[in-house]
Amino acid sequence: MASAGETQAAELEGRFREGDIRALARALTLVESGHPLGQELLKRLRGQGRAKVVGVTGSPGAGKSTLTDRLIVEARQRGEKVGVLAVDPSSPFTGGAILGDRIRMMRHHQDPGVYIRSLASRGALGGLAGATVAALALLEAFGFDRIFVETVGVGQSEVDIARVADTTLLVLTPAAGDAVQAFKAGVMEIADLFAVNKFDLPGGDRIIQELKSALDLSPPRPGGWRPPIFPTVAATGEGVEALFEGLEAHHQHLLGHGLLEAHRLERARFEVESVIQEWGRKKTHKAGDLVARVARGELSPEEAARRLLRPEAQEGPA
Ligand SMILES: Nc1nc2c(ncn2[C@@H]2O[C@H](COP(=O)(O)OP(=O)(O)O)[C@@H](O)[C@H]2O)c(=O)[nH]1
Ligand SMILES: [Mg+2]
Repeated sequence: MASAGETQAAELEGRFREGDIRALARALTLVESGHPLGQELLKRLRGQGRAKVVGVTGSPGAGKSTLTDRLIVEARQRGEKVGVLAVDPSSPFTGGAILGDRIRMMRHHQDPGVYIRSLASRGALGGLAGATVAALALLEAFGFDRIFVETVGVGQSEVDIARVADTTLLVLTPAAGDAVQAFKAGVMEIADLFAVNKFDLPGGDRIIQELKSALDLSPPRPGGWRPPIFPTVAATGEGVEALFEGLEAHHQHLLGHGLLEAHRLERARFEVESVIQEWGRKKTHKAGDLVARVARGELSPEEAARRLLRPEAQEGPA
């Protein structure tokens, strides 16, 4: 006898495979909320389909959503089915920025070849949540050809997105400080392409020069890829076609150098790490006594961690 959960999962899986967009929406909700049914569905659907996954990151207000909206148009003109995950961990409560993302991409609402989903989840270390990557797996299984993942470039999330996406696009603007922002904390290393958006504003040429100089000094990329820089005005669409061709060129580079598989492995590694982190966080939260003993100096953090992860092995290395 199949359990009620299995029956429900099978029913949802059936509709999902038929291309029912409501089944996709429901599956995403289940996965994001950590519902066991979501896990069951993921198990059944994961690994199907193959999308070009593009991470779009950059400071709040750089124009990521507006640019993504334009890139969707380019993808649609080429007959691609497009999924978008708009992740905004910076506003988990108000949802204000997410609402903005929605509005900027609203015109695709009537297009059945485009699906846009906002997620507010935050990972254990403030980065991308494991649930976001699970959502990505669902979109891929649904059969989208290209998936854009918009993440606000704060803290850990931009480093995470580079591990999860095949291609990472960093969106900068001529605004003072944006280049400085890009050059610190290893952000230069994670971008496969740069867009200098709001090129209608003064200072665009200067930032391109600064980027070029910085790139000349940065270490070579796998397969000898040199990250190109694209001036764009997302507000009008200027430069977006060239940027899209750049995304495509990077994908071809990954294909040609056998690098796509490495990206997939890295994404899976990220997911497993996310699960371990989440377990660790939950366990530690419940282990007040053990934590207090660490605070009193009676136990080292390593010993405490070992006991948490292997309660049966009280002493000695795991
Ligand atoms: N002047 C100018 N404004 C832009 C351009 N692209 C986006 N914007 C505006 O910048 C603001 C933030 O854009 P948004 O796409 O929401 O940025 P995000 O936070 O990075 O997603 C909005 O008011 C956009 O209309 C551009 O190329 N030039
Ligand atoms: Mg946005």
